[in-house]
Amino acid sequence: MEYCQLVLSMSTLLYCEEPGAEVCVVDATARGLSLEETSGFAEAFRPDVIGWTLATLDFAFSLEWIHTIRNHIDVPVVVGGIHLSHYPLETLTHRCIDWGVVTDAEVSLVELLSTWRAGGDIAGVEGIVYRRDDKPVLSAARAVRWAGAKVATTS
Ligand code: B12
Repeated sequence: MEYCQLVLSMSTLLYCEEPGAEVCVVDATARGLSLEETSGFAEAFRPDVIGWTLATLDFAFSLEWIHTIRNHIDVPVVVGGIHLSHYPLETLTHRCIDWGVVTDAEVSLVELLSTWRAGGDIAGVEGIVYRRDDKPVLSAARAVRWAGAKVATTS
């Protein structure tokens, strides 16, 4: 019996479809893809940006994969997930990563990509980590809304 479980974290990227982006989600683990096969997949799709979910337990593995995929297709890499949310500044010390979205990404990611595409200053996008003068910096924290209730994120 075959089954594929959609990684919920990556479903965040589907929010980008609303403003017109084409999104391709590759769950390499579920599909049993090797690093070479995944790199080939990325090359064929020719994305403008690559997204990655980071967990702490396999962070070193993720770095190796991001690094190798960027050798095939050098486009900005944006990351999110539990590891980035806990260690945003440390994560951005790795040069193969350009931007991170801290905690919930549904709004921040869309704003980040729209601002970048329009040639604007991403420093004004709340809830992200990026590099300024070669140093990782956090933007202002974003207030998160859950089912009508407002919860403020800590900065
Ligand atoms: C559901 C869940 C599972 C499910 C599904 C996992 C999956 N791969 O989808 C199952 C039961 C399979 C599972 C298994 C495991 N899990 Co689990 N799991 C969770 C849980 C409860 C919720 C995660 C989730 O889907 N949240 C909903 C999504 C929508 O939210 P999110 O992940 O935070 O993503 C948001 C942001 O982080 C951001 N974001 C995320 N990714 C990206 C990517 C980009 C590009 C951008 C811009 C933004 C972004 O946007 C999202 C939406 O706003 C968390 C605990 C928690 N409360 O977070 C533990 C947790 C993630 N699991 C954990 C662990 C350890 C595991 C296992 C290793 C357990 C084991 N020993 O086997 C395995 C690993 C399986 C795997 N290969 O992924 C740890 C990770 C610890 C760490 N720091 O690395 C956590 C944090 C629990 C804990 N406190 O210990 N898990």
